[in-house]
Amino acid sequence: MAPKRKASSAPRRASAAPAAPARQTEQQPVEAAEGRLQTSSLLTTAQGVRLPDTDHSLKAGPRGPSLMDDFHLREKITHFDHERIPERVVHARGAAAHGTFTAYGNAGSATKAGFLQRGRETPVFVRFSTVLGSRGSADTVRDVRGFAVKFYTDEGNFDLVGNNMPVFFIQDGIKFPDIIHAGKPHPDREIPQAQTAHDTFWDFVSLHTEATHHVMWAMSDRGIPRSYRTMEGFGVHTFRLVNAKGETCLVKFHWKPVAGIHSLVWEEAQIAAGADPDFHRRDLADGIDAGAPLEYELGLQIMPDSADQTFEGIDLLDPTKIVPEELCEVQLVGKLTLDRNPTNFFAETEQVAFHTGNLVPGIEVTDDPLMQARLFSYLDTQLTRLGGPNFTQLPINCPHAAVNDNLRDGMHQSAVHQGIAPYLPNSLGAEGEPVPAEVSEGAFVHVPREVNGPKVRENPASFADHFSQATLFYASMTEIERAHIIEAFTFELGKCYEQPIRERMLGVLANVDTELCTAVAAGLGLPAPKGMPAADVVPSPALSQIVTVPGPIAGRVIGVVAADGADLPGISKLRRSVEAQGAVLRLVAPFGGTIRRARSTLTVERTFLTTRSIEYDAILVAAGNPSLQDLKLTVLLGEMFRHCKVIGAWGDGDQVLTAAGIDTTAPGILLSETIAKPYTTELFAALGLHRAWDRLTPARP
Ligand code: HDD
Repeated sequence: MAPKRKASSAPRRASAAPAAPARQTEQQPVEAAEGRLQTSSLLTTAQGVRLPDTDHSLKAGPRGPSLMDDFHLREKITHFDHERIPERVVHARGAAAHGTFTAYGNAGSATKAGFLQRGRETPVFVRFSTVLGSRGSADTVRDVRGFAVKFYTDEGNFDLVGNNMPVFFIQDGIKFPDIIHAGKPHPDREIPQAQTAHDTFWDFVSLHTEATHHVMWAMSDRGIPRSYRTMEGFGVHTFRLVNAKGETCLVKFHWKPVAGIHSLVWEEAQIAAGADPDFHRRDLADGIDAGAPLEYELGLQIMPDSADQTFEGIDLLDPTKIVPEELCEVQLVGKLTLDRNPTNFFAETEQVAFHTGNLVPGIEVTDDPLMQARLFSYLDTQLTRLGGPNFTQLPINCPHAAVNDNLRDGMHQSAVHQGIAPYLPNSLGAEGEPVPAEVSEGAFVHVPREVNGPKVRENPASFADHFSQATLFYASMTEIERAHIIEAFTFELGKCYEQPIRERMLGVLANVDTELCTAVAAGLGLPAPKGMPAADVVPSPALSQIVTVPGPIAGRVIGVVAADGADLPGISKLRRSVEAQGAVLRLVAPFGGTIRRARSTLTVERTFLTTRSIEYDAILVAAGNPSLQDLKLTVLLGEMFRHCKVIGAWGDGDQVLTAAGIDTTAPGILLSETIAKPYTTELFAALGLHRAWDRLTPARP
C-alpha cells in the first residue's frame, strides 16, 4: 500500500469558493492533500477510474494494432504532450526556496506595511535566476541573477522583484525588448546560450552608453556568484514608503547576505558550467537539506521625498544610478531565512508568478520609467506563460490574505463562485459578496500626488550622465577585483567577431577609466582610445566584496582526500567540527564504496573520477596515504591552488600536495600534525576569508 501523504503546506486561498470535492475512496482513504490530486492509494485515471495496468496499451491481440477504446492510453499521452508551458521570456532558469521574513520593527516610522512592524513573521517564497539562459542552461554563466521575493503578508502579497546588481542596463522600460534581443542567442543559429560574450550584446551596449554602469557590474565578480547564499539583492528602483500618518519617504531596498558576498573565479564558473550545470541549484537545495538555511537581512536606504526626487545630486528615478552606502546608510529592518525546499519544481518554482505591481499599503512605486513599464509586463507575461488570467489561484501564487475579488470565469477557473452580483455597486449582493474596504480596514489608497507635464518621448536631462558611476564602481574595487574586471571584458570582447564593435566598446571604456581601457585594449591587441573619465569620483568601499575579516562558513564544502589506511578518527573529528559550523565535509577517494583502516570504515562520497575542484571551497589531504598520486587528483589540487582556495593537509598528507606540484609554503596552505582545535580554528578563519587572494598577488589588495 502506498504511504499516507502529508498535508501540503501550500498557501491557502481564502475565497468564497467551496472546497473541491474530495477524491477519496472509501476502502483506501488517503489524507486529502490540498493542492495535490493524489488522494487515492490506487492508480486511477484523471476521472478516478481505477486502473489495473499502465504498461500495456489495449490492442487487438498481443501483436495487433492499438484500439481507440483505450481511454487510458489516450489520456496518458495527451496529458504528457501538454506537460510543458512556455519558459519565462527572461529569467527562465531558476531555483527557489520557502522561508520566513521576520521584521525587527524599526521600519515602523517609515512605513505602515504590516509585515515590517516589530516581530511580524511572514511566509515567503524566493526564486533566484539567471536572465538570459533557457530553462536547461547552466547556472554559473556570467549574467545578472534574479532575486525575486514573494511575501505572503496579511495585507496581500508583496513582491520585491529584484536582482543581485543595484542598477539596470536601460533607463526606460520601452527598451527592454531591445536589450534582451541583443543579449539572447543570435536569432539565426541560436548561439551562444546563456551568455553575453557575443556580438549582438556588445553591439547594443557599445551604442547605448546608459548601459555602461550595469555592464561594469556584470563584468565584475558579481556576475559569477559562488552561491545564492553569498549574493546581495537589490530592489534597484527607488520606492515610496508611506507611514501611518501619511508621511512619505523615498527608499532603496537591499538584501544583505549573512554569509557575506562571495563569487567564483571565471575559470571555476566555466568548469562548473560543464561539470555541474546545476551548481547553484544543487548548492541551494543541498544547503537547506543539510540544515544550513540561507539568510539575508533586509536593508533600507531611506531618503527624503523631496520635490525633485534627488539625493545628494543623484536622480532617484534613474535606475542606472546607485546611492553609495557612505552617503546614505543601509538600515537593517528584518531577516529573511530560507529553510524549506519546494516539494515540486513545476508547481512551485515554475508556476510562481511575480509582479512588481503586487504592493501592500505602505509601499508604492515611483515614476522611474523602467519600473512603470514593468508594472505592465509582469501581469501580461503570465497570461501566455500560465495560460490565462486565473494563475493567482495556483497554490504558490495564492495570497494568504483573504480574497474576494469579483473577478470571474476565464481559462482554468477553479473556484466555484457563489452569488449573482459580481459587480459593484449592486443591490442584490448575497452574503459572501464583497463590499469596498475603508482605509481603517486596511484599504490600499495611493498617496495623492500631483502629476502633470507635456506629453513627450524624452528623458530628463539628469539621465544623460552615463559614465560617472561606472567610474565610481571601478575606482571602488580592490586590485584583484579590477584584474577580474579587465579579464572579463577582454574575454567577452575577445569573443566578438566584429572589430568595429570591439573598438567602439573600447571607446566607451575610455570614458570609464584609462587603466581599464588600456589593459583591455592590450589584451585585444588594439590601440587604446582616449576618453574623458570623471576625475572627481569618491570611491565607495562598500561596493567591494573582498573581506579582511573572516565571515561565517555555513553552507561551504570542505573536501578531504583519503584512501585505505588514512587517519579515519581524524576525518571523523574534522567532520564534527565542520558540521558544527553548518558546513559540509565530503570524503574524496580513488574509488567508491568505503575506505578502511584496521576495523573502521568510512563511506566515500566522491571519487577522483566523479568530482572536480569546483565542488569544494577548501580541500585537505588526510594523514596516512603519503604516496597517493593520481592525474585527476593533481588537476583537482592544481585548480584549487589556481583559484586561491584554502588547501591543507595533516600528518604526512603534505607529501601528496608536494607530489602534485603544490607549493606548500604559499599563502592559504595550512599544514598541521593532527586534527586539533587550533588547526580547525585556523582553517575556518581562512575559509571565512573566502580565498587566499595574496597567493597570486604579492600584496593583499
Ligand atoms: Fe524583469 C522576470 C527582475 C526589468 C519584464 N524580472 C523577472 C524576474 C526577475 C526580474 C528577478 C524573474 C521573476 C521570477 O523568478 O519569476 N526585471 C528585473 C529587474 C529589473 C527588470 C530587477 C530592472 C530593475 N523586467 C524588467 C523590464 C521588463 C521586465 C524593464 C519589461 C518592460 N521580467 C519581465 C517579464 C518577466 C521578468 C517579461 C519574465 C517572466 C516574468 O516576468 O514573470 O515580465
